[in-house]
Amino acid sequence: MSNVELRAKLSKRINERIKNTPRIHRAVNWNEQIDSFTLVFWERNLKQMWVDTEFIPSKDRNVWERLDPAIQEAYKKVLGGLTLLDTKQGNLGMPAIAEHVNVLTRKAVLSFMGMMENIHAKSYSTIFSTLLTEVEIDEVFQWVEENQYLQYKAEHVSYYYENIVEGDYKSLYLAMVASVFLESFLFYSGFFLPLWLAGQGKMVASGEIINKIIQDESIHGVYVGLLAQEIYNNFLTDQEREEVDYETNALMDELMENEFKYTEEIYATIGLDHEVKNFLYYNANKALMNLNKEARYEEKKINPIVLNGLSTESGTHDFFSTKGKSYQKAKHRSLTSADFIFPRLQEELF
Ligand code: MN3
Ligand code: MN3
Repeated sequence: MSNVELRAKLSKRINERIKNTPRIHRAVNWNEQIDSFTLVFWERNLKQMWVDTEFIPSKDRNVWERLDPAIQEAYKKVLGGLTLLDTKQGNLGMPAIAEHVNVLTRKAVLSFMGMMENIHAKSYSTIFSTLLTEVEIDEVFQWVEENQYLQYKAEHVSYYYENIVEGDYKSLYLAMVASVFLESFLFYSGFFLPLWLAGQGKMVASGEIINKIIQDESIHGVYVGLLAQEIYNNFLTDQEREEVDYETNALMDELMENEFKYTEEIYATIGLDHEVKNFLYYNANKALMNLNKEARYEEKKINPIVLNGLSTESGTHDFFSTKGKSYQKAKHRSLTSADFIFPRLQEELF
């Protein structure tokens, strides 16, 4: 078939589609208020926006060279693991959810978040390139591909992202659950070590990057959690709610078991595995809270150095208790800190 014929055939097909299945293509209208929070998250994202090249991890080089080799090894691995999760979230998770969310302003917020995931993923490479040789960097990425626990979590989360069925709220809800678990729980076995080191004045420049990432992940988990709650409350039947609740808990249990094994592999040699496990419980409960679910795990004492790193340097971790100053403006009315108390926001939503 010639180019002319091919083109004629295509034109005919498009015109037939216009005639047979007419549809309206809509432009995003930010002046139409859909909910009380999407614009706030957009602005919050913009305010927090950063790029890896603003930071100078080469300042850590001297400290790096004096670190215990076992800690160096663990540090490389946790950053490799974090790179995998951010790659997944940026290239698959956020785009898949954005594609299936209907509201255009929400798609925009999710796309922005997806872009930040790619900045996160790149920032680990920025740290690697200042600390490691090319051969060492290749070894880290090879390790990521071969580590069964990392592959397990990537596969589990990907399953939900890749199986969203158009028009099926249950599958979209579960993809959002997987996303919140990734954002608010799965990252934290990796974040523990950089927080622990930076809290002791080590690897501080790289720690600043990690803190920026933690701030972003915090609002991502809350935002996708709110979208998930909206589906749960408005679009699922009682039967479907029961099914997704069961699946949510089962997925959390499976991921927790896997995180424990991952944690033992990375942290046992440096004696931090038990403390990381306590941290996992704490963050798993936060992830469930973002979905408006009950805490599932009994929390034990978190290493104070790590907890301090979370609360002072990345103050948004506990999003709902953050007061005032960062959230100033909504399009149609002023927001107050009371808007960011969880039950209030929910009432407005539904
Ligand atoms: Mn990220
Ligand atoms: Mn994220």
